[in-house]
Amino acid sequence: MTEIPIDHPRYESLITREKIVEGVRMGFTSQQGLVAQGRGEAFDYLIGEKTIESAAVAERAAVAYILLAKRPIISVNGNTAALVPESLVALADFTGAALEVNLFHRSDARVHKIIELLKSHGAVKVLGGKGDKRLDLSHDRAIVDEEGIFSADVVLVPLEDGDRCQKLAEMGKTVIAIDLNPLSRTSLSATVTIVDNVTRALQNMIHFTKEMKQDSRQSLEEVIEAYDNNEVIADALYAIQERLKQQSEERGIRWI
Ligand code: PTJ
Repeated sequence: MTEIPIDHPRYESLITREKIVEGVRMGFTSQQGLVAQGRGEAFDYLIGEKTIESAAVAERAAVAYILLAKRPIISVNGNTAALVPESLVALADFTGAALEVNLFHRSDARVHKIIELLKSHGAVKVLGGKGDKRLDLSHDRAIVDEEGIFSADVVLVPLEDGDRCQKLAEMGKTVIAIDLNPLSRTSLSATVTIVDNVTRALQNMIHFTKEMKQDSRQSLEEVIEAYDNNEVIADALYAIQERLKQQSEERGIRWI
């Protein structure tokens, strides 16, 4: 890994980049994952590289859905395995959700490497190795475990591609997406859209889980009832607009 000085103004972002590169080197992350990360970085810059208020609202609603679920699942791909393995395991542990490896650029070798990685971070059981069911999709993200994503009622999909997200929603599942692009097909078809970097989103969700875990069923249901996903997406777009405006004006560029 390249040594990144801690006082570098873009330290967090550069470390994240190094982790993805390391993920490719170790065989967890696909090469295409590098491109996806670059796209994410651009959107992260536009929202100010921080959790915007509406993302925190979505993160709380996501936790309420997961805590109320009968069979919640956290779907893990090559990018999240490289970036946040500890947080994935911790969130599963605190909420009682299961972990399932599900890949777009699927190979058995990558699935098993990621399962082993999560186990090395403390996961007891990780699904995804059986692949004994198919969703109605023409690519390999269709391959799921029957006891996992196939029969889940709530699925957390960080960095998803849009058609599986739509398919899961069509199957009547609650889909929680983490995607920095507020206008991606994933973002627009999820039940809860978290426009935040997965590195911050999972940390926040762990924090909210600790806060909300003892709450009554009724109070969790109230969080969900009060939640409006369209408002959250609109707020993310507004935050991007305001950030562009502020950055332009600070540099003496007139905002039209
Ligand atoms: O490991 P695999 O084989 O399952 O492949 C995983 C990737 C991510 C390569 C695959 O799902 C893919 O190609 O995804 P897309 O279609 O590029 O979509 C990724 C979305 O995630 C984009 O909208 C990005 O803006 C967003 N994104 C990228 N990095 C982050 C992110 N969102 C949150 N946090 C990030 N760090």
